Amino acid sequence: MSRSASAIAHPNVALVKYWGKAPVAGNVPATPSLSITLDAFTTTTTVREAKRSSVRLNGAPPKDNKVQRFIATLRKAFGLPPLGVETRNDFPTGCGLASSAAGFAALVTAMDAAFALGMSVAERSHWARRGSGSAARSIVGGFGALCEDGGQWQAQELLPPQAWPLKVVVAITSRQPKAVGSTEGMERARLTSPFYPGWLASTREDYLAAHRAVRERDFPALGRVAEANCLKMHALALSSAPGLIYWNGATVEGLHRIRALREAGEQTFFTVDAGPQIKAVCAAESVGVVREALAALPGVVEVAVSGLGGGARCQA
Ligand code: 2P0
Repeated sequence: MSRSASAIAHPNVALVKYWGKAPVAGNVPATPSLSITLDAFTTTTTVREAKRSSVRLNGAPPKDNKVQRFIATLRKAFGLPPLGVETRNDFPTGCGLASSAAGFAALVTAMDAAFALGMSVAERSHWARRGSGSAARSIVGGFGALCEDGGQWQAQELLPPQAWPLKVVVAITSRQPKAVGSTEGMERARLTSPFYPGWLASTREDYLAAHRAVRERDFPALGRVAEANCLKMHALALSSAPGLIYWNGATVEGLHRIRALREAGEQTFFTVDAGPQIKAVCAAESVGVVREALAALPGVVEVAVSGLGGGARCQA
């Protein structure tokens, strides 16, 4: 009987960003990062033993061969047969909503199940990271930390989603795929940004501060470090050569709006990844006001509200 399994995973949003790799193979981050997993967006991946290997992303072959290369690495490591892989995202792909994080997390989880590889959570996170650094964090739910542990970089769940049920308002300002992907963007930063050494040193401090804020459920402290770290990551992108501008006008308006809402007493802070989408992290009581304010901004084409999600898991 041919072996198969399906798994789902959610994208994650980094509050302390991964932007830079150690100069070795395998997506080894240069700094630790910390994220939350979003339950409103889901990737579903099915893996089947097949005569010939094939990959379909949202019904079509993927634009690059990153997934095929990753599957070849796993097949070699575990002695697996050719695979047919079908993956679908119920959210826009490749525009700063962490589709690759959810994608590699679901793929590893489905492969582990289909071929009874017996991987632990840490091992799945290790392998997902080899596919895409941020995917390591989508293996776990709630608040995830990607840090070095005994020489290995893999994610740990700091808090499960229900332990601190924050919400995230995601304001989509463009559905265009980004022109320069994260892998190239972060390598450009490492090689050319004069700010890179400062980023490395200060992000470690940001990670420790965010870790503490999560442990203590300290919303203002988490917001301070997350906004500062986000702006630093974008300063790094802007100061690379040639400079990378991931934001559009609506993104900038959104950041001002979120700060104004906070001044007016709402519990919210922003973050933005390698794309123009705005993510406003909120306490539950502020979600309605923040959602309405972002939906009313010119240039915002869609607004979604998410809770925190669980880690990558098999589907019956
Ligand atoms: C993050 N991003 O921490 C940061 C913030 C985007 C902005 O990790 O080269 O797709 O495959 O390891 O994981 C996006 O980078 O890059 C990312 P690779 P990945 O979420």
